Amino acid sequence: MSLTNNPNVLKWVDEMIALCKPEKVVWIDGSQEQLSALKKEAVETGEMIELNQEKLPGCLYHRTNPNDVARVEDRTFICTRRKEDAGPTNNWCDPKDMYAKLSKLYDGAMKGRTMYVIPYSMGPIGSPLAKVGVEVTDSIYVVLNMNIMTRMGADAFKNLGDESNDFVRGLHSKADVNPDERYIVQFPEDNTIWSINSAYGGNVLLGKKCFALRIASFQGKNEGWMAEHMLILGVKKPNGEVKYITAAFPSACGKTNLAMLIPPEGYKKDGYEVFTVGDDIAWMKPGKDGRLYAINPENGFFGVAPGTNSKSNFNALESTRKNTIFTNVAIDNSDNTVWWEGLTKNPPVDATEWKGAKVNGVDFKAEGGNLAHPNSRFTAPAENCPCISPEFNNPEGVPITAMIFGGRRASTTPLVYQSFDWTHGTYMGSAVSSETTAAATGAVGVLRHDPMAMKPFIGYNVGDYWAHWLEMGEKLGDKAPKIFNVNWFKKDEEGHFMWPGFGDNMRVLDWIIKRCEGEVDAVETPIGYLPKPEDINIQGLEDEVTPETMEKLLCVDKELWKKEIAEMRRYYDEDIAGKGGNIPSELYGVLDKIESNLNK
Ligand code: OXD
Ligand code: MN
Repeated sequence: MSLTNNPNVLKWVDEMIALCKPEKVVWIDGSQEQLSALKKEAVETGEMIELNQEKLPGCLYHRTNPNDVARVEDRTFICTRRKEDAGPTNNWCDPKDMYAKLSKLYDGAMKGRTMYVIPYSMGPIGSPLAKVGVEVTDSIYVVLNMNIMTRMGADAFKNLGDESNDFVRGLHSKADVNPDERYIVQFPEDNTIWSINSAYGGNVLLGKKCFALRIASFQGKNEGWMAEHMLILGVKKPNGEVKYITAAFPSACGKTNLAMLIPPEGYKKDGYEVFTVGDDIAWMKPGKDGRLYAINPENGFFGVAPGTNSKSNFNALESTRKNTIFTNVAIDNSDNTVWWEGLTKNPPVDATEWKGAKVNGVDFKAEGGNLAHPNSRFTAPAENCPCISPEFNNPEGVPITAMIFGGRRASTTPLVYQSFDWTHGTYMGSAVSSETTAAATGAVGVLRHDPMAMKPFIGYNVGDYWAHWLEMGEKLGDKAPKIFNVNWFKKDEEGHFMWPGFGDNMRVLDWIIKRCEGEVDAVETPIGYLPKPEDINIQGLEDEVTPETMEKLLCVDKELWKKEIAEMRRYYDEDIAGKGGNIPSELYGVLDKIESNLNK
């Protein structure tokens, strides 16, 4: 039985049924009975494995096809009628051609299977910033994950109402999980997403990257708001006031860790606390008072498991203790729990590695194997997180004081600096880049541009996206958040990280907040405002961060910066403007200004 009378939804679902030809259609109401029945079915068919229910209550395990373990950027498309509207950072195909090609693949793809129709809200139901989506899928794994990652069920339809056509249509079929016919396609002009031949999270939980970033960034441009690849955190000060900060980093730069940071002892003693509002995506819109307000459109964390432990991220680990789905991690057969690289020092002896082979974990590791896939994940409810913000469900969102960009840079970029203004901050975002690590690619220090950490997620032309940032800054005027850049990864001459990171990043957040409140001065440099060394509180860290280290962390090396600016000019000219991106002249203006500052 359908859960809505909305004719737009019913018509679209009928079309999808006619195309995919499922044996059965089940509308997901979000009730506990229905979810329990689906879990039971998934366990019985082997699609999911039940873990130790005493140690990990409500937790399930899932293994994807080894050919299907990550997002597939080369098979991800933005299909707009005009190629130039997709721009230089996206794969493009004419929507008519793509619909025709994919319709052949979807034709009868659900024969003998059940189609689940999932209504969901991105953002708290009833929030003026929230949006509704409907995903149809042939995967119970998708239903159970969407239940964690979104507000899923009949209430989402209530929010849509009986007439609105403003919902995102998501079609997913795992089909044959054939990597050669795998497509993740956004049609932003139709509010539509088609995903086929994958069953891996980022490709199939259509509310996340496909909707909340690619489609939503396009909607935000047209409707006057922003969808960003940003965490949202709140810092509670000893006087009880909470300041909210968003931050965008490319992957493997510690977004989830910063979102769930535990302040150093001294700060805790003084009464500081950090709250998590979101770890991956922020939707932001000017509020009635003219400030920028943010919600986290998600309802859970789809986090990378390896490296997560009680030291690196206690709060993330705690979030996974119940009602969590683990994907492609290893199983510790001694007690039917989970394990991944970095969880504990010693791997389980009696283990099942992520592809499903029973192994001696110690020998397997000694031979260089990975028990968990490096991109193995946990899908954990946000409500499990010990430091979840009391404002997490606030429909109005939280007012943003500062925005941070960052990347992994061994040299050049100082620990922290502030932009001269919003336009320069937009430039900083456009200049986000990260160095690859030896572990990931074999080549150390290769710079990869990832503007606003959004390169794979901007649903339209990157030049227009930068122009939209500038427009938002104009609209916000002097109420706009201040923009900063951080780099936790600067190395000394011996190749050692100079900044301890993790909880100690609180010390940098402290400076950022003080700057926003006008409580500390800064040093004006050619590239922006830098802290005076004495204004970064290093109490308790004196042995690790000596005055010489702090000087290096905060140094602006003019020669390196000239190279940086030359590379940015090349990037703008060749990779963006040269390939159809309309770069706003204001951003070239910033390049010129910094260049002339450096030459003074
Ligand atoms: C990502 C993610 O790939 O959040 O950015 O999964
Ligand atoms: Mn992400």
